[in-house]
Amino acid sequence: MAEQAFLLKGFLQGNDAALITALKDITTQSVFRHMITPGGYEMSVAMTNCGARGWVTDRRGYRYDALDPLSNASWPAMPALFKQLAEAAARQTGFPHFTPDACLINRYAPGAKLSLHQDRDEQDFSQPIVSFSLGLPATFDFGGLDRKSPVTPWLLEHGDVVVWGGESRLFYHGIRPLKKGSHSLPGNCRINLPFRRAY
Ligand code: MD3
Ligand code: FE
Repeated sequence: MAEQAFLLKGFLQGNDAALITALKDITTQSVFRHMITPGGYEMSVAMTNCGARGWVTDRRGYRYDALDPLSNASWPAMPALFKQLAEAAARQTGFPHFTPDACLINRYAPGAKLSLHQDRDEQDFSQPIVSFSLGLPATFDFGGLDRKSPVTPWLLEHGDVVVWGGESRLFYHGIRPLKKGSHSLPGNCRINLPFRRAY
């Protein structure tokens, strides 16, 4: 996709049902919620987390927290299968030392979108981000280091994995409003799991 950004088409095939089963368990403990941006807007994407750290946003800002603010308990553990697949994808694309401590879980219903942004709440930008896509397809806009850089659209489909390392780690990106469709596995939505090293 760019220097050190790799799209692994269908990488999750064969593990998709097990991933979704594990997600059901996680999301009964830490439920999906629409978080509030520091500017006071409710996000259209519903989110939760698993792993030692979870990404949260509220009026106070964006950060990683060890506790789910809804339950004041730790986020559910990251399932071994999630970690194994994320590390395997990183290894295959040249990041043998990647060990994620955070897995955000994004759920897009039809119409949900994620505006153009950078991921910069992590400590070490030399660590890549690995992201899994499940369910309905989405159009992903991939820009550059500048907010005004031109974007290239990519289709992300059920079973795809993307690894973002090197310079692409800080590229602007976003998801266009999800189109309606039907998908049996997670239901009629899209699930995205970005794995990160927060600390
Ligand atoms: C591209 N999620 O959670 S894939 C996010 O599909 C996020 O839900 C999108 O952007 C989604 O922050 C896009 C994840 C992703 C993560 C980091 C990136 C894409 C990236 C860093 C640089 C470029
Ligand atoms: Fe992002």
